[in-house]
Amino acid sequence: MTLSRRKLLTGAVGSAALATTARADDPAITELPDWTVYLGDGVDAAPYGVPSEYEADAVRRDVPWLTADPVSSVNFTPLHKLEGIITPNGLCFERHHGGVAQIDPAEHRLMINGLVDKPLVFTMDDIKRFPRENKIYFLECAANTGMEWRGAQLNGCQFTHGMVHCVQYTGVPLRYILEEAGVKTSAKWIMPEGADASAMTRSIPLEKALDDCMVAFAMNGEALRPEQGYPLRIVVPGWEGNMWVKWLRRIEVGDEPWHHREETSKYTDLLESGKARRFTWEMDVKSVITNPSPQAPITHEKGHTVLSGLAWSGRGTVERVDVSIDGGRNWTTARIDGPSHSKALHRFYHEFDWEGSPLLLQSRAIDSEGWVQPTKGALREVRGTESIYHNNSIQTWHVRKGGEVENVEVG
Ligand SMILES: Nc1nc2c(c(=O)[nH]1)N[C@H]1C(S)=C(S)[C@@H](COP(=O)(O)O)O[C@H]1N2
Ligand SMILES: [Mo]
Repeated sequence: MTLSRRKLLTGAVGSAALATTARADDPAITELPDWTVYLGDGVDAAPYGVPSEYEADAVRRDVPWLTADPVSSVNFTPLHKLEGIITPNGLCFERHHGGVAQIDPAEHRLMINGLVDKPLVFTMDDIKRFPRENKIYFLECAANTGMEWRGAQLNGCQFTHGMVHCVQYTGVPLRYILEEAGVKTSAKWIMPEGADASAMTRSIPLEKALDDCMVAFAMNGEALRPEQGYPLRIVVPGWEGNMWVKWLRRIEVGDEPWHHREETSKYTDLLESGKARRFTWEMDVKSVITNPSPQAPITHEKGHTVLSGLAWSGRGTVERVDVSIDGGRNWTTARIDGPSHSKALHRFYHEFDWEGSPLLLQSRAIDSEGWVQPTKGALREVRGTESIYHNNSIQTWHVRKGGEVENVEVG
């Protein structure tokens, strides 16, 4: 190399010369590999394509001690294996309370009842005759990062932050369906209900239902996956995942909330005072560094390093992400790349020259409403440590000399 590393870094960041480790006598270039010498598989090898066998590590994973039974459990999105903002359908985390319902769409119905002029029942074909729209949204379980309230616990952003996914939904604005039934003037709430064995229900204010809720039948261009609610789910943009009822079979319209299990004994936030916050629907501004992270250590020696992560807010777009490599003493503005959609994941990058010494990596997101992601200490001061839900605090990863990464807390 004739140019100094410093010069290269201040010039075209990302230039291939920066990272090259191959030598001229490398057999990977001097010898022809089998895949060049022999013909490959024909076009029908996989009617539904699957990833390369070398990507077998990019899978959903669960935390065995977290839940007693797989039918009422959760697995996590491998965030450290993803690029951009869209989660592939097969990698979207799953959370279900009564197993995955396997529904024949020909036998599925959506009923609208309660405070409406005419109760209606739709087939899936009926639903597909309404005008439809395509929207990219994240879905985050309110319990995401819930195991970290009292201290750093799980080693991997998949486990600390993997109860989030972001896909493009195709569906019908819910207001079209409600208008068809004719909502009575006394109506103030709706209650979607699932057709699975848990028959999940949640109360949602009518205002939200008429604003940006959808009933979706497709994600990322194909039918919903069974585990994401095939053939129909409600989309509640920016609000906690529990409200996004899957296998949607009924929407009741009412004049007050129903106070069912998922909004009383669950999905409430117990404060130090003994009181609990209720109806905490919006998902607060949040971010996490996905690379490097415990499952994705730095594998090269010192030098040019790409830091990457995800940021999101249930209140709008992400305006800015700051990153720190020294535990929050100094901050630099990261580069957001790719589309910036309201209530969707945002991808950020920070390229830096690693000296090979230990680092404390942090990211801090700021949303379009001016909300700033808090430190763990600041969040605990307001909410205590009895909560499970709505932990949007700043995550710290400790990078060791050798490049391994672990989950830690700084004071
Ligand atoms: N019918 C039904 N809907 C449901 C659930 C369920 O168990 N049954 N789980 C909820 C919870 S708690 C979350 S976080 C999201 C998870 O959506 P996903 O499995 O597509 O990630 O679905 C919600 N909708
Ligand atoms: Mo959830």
